[in-house]
Amino acid sequence: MKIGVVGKPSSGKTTFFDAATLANAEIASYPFTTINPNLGTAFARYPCPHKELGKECNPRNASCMKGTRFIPFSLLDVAGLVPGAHEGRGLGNQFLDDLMDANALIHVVDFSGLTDIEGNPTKGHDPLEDIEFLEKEIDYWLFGIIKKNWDTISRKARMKAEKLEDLIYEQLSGLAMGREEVEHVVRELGISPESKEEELMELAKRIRERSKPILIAANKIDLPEAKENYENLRGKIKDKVVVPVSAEAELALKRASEAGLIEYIPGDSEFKILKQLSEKQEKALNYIKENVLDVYGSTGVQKILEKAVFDILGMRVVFPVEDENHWTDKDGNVLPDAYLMPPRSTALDLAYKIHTEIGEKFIGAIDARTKRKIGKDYELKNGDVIKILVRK
Ligand SMILES: Nc1nc2c(ncn2[C@@H]2O[C@H](COP(=O)(O)OP(=O)(O)OP(=O)(O)O)[C@@H](O)[C@H]2O)c(=O)[nH]1
Ligand SMILES: [Mg+2]
Repeated sequence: MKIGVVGKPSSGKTTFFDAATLANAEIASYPFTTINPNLGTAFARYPCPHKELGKECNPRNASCMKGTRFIPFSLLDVAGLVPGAHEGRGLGNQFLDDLMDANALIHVVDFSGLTDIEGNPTKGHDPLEDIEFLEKEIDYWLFGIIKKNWDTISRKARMKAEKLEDLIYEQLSGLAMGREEVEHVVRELGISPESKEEELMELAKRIRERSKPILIAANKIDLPEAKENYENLRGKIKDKVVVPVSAEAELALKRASEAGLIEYIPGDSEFKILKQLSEKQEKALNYIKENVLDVYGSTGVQKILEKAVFDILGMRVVFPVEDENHWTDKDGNVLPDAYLMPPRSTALDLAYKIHTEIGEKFIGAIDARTKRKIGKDYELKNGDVIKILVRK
């Protein structure tokens, strides 16, 4: 599973990315700081079942902090997008091709209004403008992909050599959207080999809506200008998923925690000071507490990631084990792995996720909580602890 971070230049995409992944990608106050995409690992929080077991866990693919398990997934940070990117303005929109297989997008919007639509310093810019143009640029990007070989596609479909739906699906291969869904949209809109550009644009829009849900990070909420805009605009963006975010605050808290200055679990509403701080450090942390944590309950970074993972994409957290009694792997590691599985995934899907060979040799599974045997079609639930049975 992959989530993409998008937005205009200088909106704070890389700050968000670094805060979510603890990478060290370059952050700067001028536009187009990021040119090449940054791919990293972000995490969704979930209560670790080790508490039920009454034993500590030995996580292999993530960490566990005080009973909260951090489950990994991919996060991609790309270059800034400007209006007219589809006509080659800014860095164009070709770099969005890296987001083809992203399951959702987090649109980082500078809510302070202190940067214009191209990321240059200004005052009083309306963040609503950013929200609107970005959707359009994404639509143009998908439209460009559909249109690229349209002549060949429509000719083949006219000759009835291949079905139009299949040809369009192939053109969009790599998109996080199933063949049936693409076919459904093509038919629903009555797309034919004779379809004109406007109809293909409508198709691109519909495909974006279905395959790339966009969540809005109302970023730089630590600044008074952003707070004001957020309060004023809330009513106008009720139909969208919007989370107030301070990427910079999250990054500062994580760095302070890495340096051993504070105890802070990503996503929490508070932190604990562990060491004597300098006056500057104390002031900075106090500012974050008073202007972000105490007002919004968190920095919003984990909140928006988890909204995407659980609420929008409906992912399930599953813990595969080899010993259903001790919840361990064969080396005795307690609950070593945790995976995010898409909705309606089955026990057989989990087997394939662990390893192709495990999938091929699958003969059944055991629910480690109830010790009941389950079949290949069993639908995985959030928090399941599962042992897969394989043919010898
Ligand atoms: N006050 C405040 N500033 C922020 C926040 N997030 C980012 N910034 C600042 O905004 C500027 C741009 O941040 P970047 O993360 O480099 O922005 P970007 O969207 O990756 O920019 P490009 O790579 O140029 O597209 C930097 O000066 C950051 O310190 C935030 O939450 N609050
Ligand atoms: Mg950047």
